[in-house]
Amino acid sequence: MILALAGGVGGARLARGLAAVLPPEQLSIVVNTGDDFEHLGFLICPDLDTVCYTLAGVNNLAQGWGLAGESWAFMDAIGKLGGETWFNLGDRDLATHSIRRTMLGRHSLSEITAHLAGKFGIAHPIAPMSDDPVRSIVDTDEGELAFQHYFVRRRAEPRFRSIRFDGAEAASPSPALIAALDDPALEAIILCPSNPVLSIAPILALPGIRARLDARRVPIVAVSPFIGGRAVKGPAAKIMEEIGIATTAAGLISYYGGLLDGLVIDRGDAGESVAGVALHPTDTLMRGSEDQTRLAGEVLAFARSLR
Ligand code: FO1
Repeated sequence: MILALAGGVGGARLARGLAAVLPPEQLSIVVNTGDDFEHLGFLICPDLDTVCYTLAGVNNLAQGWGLAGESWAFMDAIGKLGGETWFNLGDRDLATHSIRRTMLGRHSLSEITAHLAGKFGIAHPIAPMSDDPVRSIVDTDEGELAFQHYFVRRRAEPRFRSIRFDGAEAASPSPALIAALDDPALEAIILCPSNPVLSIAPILALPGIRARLDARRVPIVAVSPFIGGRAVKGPAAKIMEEIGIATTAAGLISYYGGLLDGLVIDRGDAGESVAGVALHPTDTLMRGSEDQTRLAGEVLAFARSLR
């Protein structure tokens, strides 16, 4: 059984590839919820929805997030009523937020996510990292900003100083995350090519997770989100530079602090070597489903080779 940790667009793409090469009972996808926030009366869970829409093949391919073929009547009406329009909720996406809102209180975020994924025809299990609220707060040269205010409203322009995961210390890992880490059939853990600081770090910050990862003694393999030192999408390279960590194999490995047994890097970045960590150079850019499936197959073979 493979545990994949994911967040954001890059993570969702590899998760889709892993779902193409593994049956549902052999894959557990656990998703970052540090990006979540209350907005326009809804609890927005961007990374859960991006993974769900991407696995269902209905995501907006150009943006990565949101649904394909969206209409924006709701946002137009919100604007006319003087509401906040900096975070765009499409009319179809709105149904997801509305269903989640109606189920919250009576159902856990894990249950809601399983329900929505089922309605999108997804057979593979998708779960939040926790059912308790964890909110990423970014400290910048403009002071502290809630995640989406930093990421979307300010387009990640402020200088990144540090991030904290509000609520993480009181949050319990989700049942699916605990079950995967306790599963005797666990073969490997894949850190998908998400932003290490924004999307993977919140999951590792949950109580006991790093200790559990160390105790399991199964290969932990990350896929670099960088190609030629630059992020495929989003501000990951800018953030790493602002916190003084190189967007190289060595930089990533040091950021994850001895956690990794293997790192998949882009073929163009081969030639690096880092003591104690196996490197697997390949084409890491996922242009479409074929690339997602190919890369997932390679990542799995590489992880299994480290057992
Ligand atoms: N990202 C943007 O840059 N602009 C948006 O207006 C926006 C709206 C949005 C709505 C729903 C959703 O699930 C994601 C959305 N995102 C938007 C992406 C969001 O900021 C995610 O946090 C990123 O994908 C990083 O994980």
